[in-house]
Amino acid sequence: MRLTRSLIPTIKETPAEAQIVSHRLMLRAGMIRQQSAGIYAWLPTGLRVLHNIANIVRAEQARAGAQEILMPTIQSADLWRESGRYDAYGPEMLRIRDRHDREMLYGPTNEEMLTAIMRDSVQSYRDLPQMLYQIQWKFRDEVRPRFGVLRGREFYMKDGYSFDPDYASAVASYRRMMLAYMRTFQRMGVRAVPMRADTGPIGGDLSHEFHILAPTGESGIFYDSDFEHMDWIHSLPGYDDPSEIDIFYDQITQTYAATDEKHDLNSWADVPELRRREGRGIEVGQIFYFGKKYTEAMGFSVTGPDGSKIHPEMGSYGIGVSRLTGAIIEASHDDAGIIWPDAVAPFRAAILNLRQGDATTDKLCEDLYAGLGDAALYDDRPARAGEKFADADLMGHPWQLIVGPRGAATGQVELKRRRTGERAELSLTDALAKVLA
Ligand code: 5CA
Repeated sequence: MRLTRSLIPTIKETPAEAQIVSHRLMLRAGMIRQQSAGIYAWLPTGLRVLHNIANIVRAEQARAGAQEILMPTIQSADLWRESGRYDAYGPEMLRIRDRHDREMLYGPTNEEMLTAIMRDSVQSYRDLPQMLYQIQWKFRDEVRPRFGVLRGREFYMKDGYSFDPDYASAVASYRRMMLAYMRTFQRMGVRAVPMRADTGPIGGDLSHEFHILAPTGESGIFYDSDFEHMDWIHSLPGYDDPSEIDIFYDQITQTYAATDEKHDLNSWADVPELRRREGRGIEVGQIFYFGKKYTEAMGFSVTGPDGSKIHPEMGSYGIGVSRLTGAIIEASHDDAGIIWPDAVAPFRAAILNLRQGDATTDKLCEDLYAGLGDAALYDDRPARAGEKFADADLMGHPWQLIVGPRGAATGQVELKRRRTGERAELSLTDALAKVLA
């Protein structure tokens, strides 16, 4: 993308309404614009990050055997009356009436809807297990929307649902998703710690939250310092061998991490004092096992192996896709701006033309741009070098390709790595190879 042809409205001043760094940087880098409290428009670079995150989620869900679907944002109140949650949900639910005065709502989550779809579609235990997910906008009328996309009212969520014929199979689905989540966050270039959690309004018996460690996190967390090293994360198992997944699950859930000091599996007091860490975290995902809660309430049953009717066992699995854009920034930035992990960056590289209009620098920049295509943002503004440096640091591209008239004369490009600040003088070919590696 050429910067002169793009809508990237960067801001120099610090926006007064933004209390935390990710919100400030997302506004300053021109990624989002607020439309109402907790409701944002996503501008080109913001949307690219949102899509990159969603696509990592998709790839790992597919590997774990989940199927993608898309359900509507608007749901009927009657559906939620079936589960009893219409009244229970409270003021967080945005309730709407259509022209026929029918009660509708903007979905905060989709357990009911998918249970109803499965009820209409699946008759036998032989058609189970099934794992389905969508990535869709949700609405929760939060009392205090704040911190930009971290706590919005409208937000983008991956919500997945598992349907199993029995308890053992449901537990296997839950463990598989635990693994998928660890692999997903790892691919995004962030460390998310799984914590034993309460189930809240979703209900159920077993739940884990996934937190990115960041001092600005909303939750206080207690964890074993083993999570800071976690060498085993580099050897996460695949999905083929259930016994390997069980070993992984036991290992990860036996290491202490929780949002309080009482964990029902093992106790904080049992963690050696030197390994106890207290900090803050941003919840970027939560998984739930809740058995027959919805299938019983909504009358979804299948024929079991002995011919009798059984209610399938369910779990649900959320990832805060829009929250992750902010959470990753909270975990990865410096005074100059965002430092995107390569996997989610809006562009792999920025090309900074320090002498726009000079035939030699223009030519070298155009050649770099031709080599990188959509992976690059070409800063072709007739602006000062200082402004280009500042904006590139602010936007956080993993690489900067800096082209000035002196280097251009000998075909040299300066390549800067945003994360480390390392710089090297390279030929066009070598610079492109490094950026694309
Ligand atoms: N039905 C379940 C699983 S699909 C569910 O809704 N779980 S949840 O309530 O924990 O939400 C899933 C994830 O969405 C959370 O972990 C969080 O990362 C994200 N999320 C929840 N509320 C908000 C919000 N107000 N703003 C941004 N992200 C949110």
